[in-house]
Amino acid sequence: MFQLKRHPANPILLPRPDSPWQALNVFNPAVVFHRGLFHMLYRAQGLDYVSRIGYAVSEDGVRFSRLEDPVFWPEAPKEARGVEDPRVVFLEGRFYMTYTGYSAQGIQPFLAESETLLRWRRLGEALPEMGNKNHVLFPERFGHRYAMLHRRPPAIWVAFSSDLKTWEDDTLLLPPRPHLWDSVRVGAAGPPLLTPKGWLLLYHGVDHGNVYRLGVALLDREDPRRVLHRPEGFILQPEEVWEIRGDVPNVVFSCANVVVGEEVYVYYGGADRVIGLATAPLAALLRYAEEG
Ligand code: BMA
Repeated sequence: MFQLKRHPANPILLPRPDSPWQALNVFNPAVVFHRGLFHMLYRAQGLDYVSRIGYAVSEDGVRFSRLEDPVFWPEAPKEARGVEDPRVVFLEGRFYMTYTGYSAQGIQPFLAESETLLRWRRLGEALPEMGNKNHVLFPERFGHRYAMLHRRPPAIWVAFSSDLKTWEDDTLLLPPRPHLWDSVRVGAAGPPLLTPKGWLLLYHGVDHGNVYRLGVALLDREDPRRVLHRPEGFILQPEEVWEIRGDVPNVVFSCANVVVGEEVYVYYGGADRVIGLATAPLAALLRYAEEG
């Protein structure tokens, strides 16, 4: 058993009733630590329920200052109802954001790039599949190929590409596990973390009561299609009032796990309404991922 530790300042970001586009919900943020600052790209909804993405910055990872206007919003037809659940990696000098586009046709995984985190260029669909989401790039290439985790319901898959357009060697990685907390669906959390023991992957799992929890797995460093270990337990579950009650009940859902110093900062949406932070010493979390 290993549990993330909630930060005492939680929840660290709340909706702002005076700002229409983020008046109702702020949740499921991407966070990158770059040049000494925590940069957050967060999903926000107003009364129209359209998801836009806002930017906030912090020195300590806890107190964030927001820009007044969103930095990314629906433009393409397949995003008409929202751009959701961003995940950001820094790879070979630029930022890549994987996000879900939501429209009348359903949801689809998309990709954008940026040098600044503020102006984003659309690179189009990450995969041609409707209904796929929770996609995130590895922050490094394997040989000459990029790798991307994605969720083909109900499991996490991993695919490879030399141009971020066509994908190959698409492989089932983590399926749901009957009778456990992740028995119905699973999806990646933030970008996998490279450690001396392999890739540390945080992911969410859903059970038959529609409760979202977070767990961890360890993947082979050279070949991330190989799962080295997957502990049985979860590392965070809804327990606080703001994780249990919100827009969607009983949800902790993460798109960001950032290592700063010896600590992993896990940012997550609480009940699709607010943003929380929970941390763990990297060494202890890695030990659990290896042996738990
Ligand atoms: C998932 C995602 C998340 C959300 C979660 C709980 O399908 O769309 O954005 O937090 O559901 O509602």
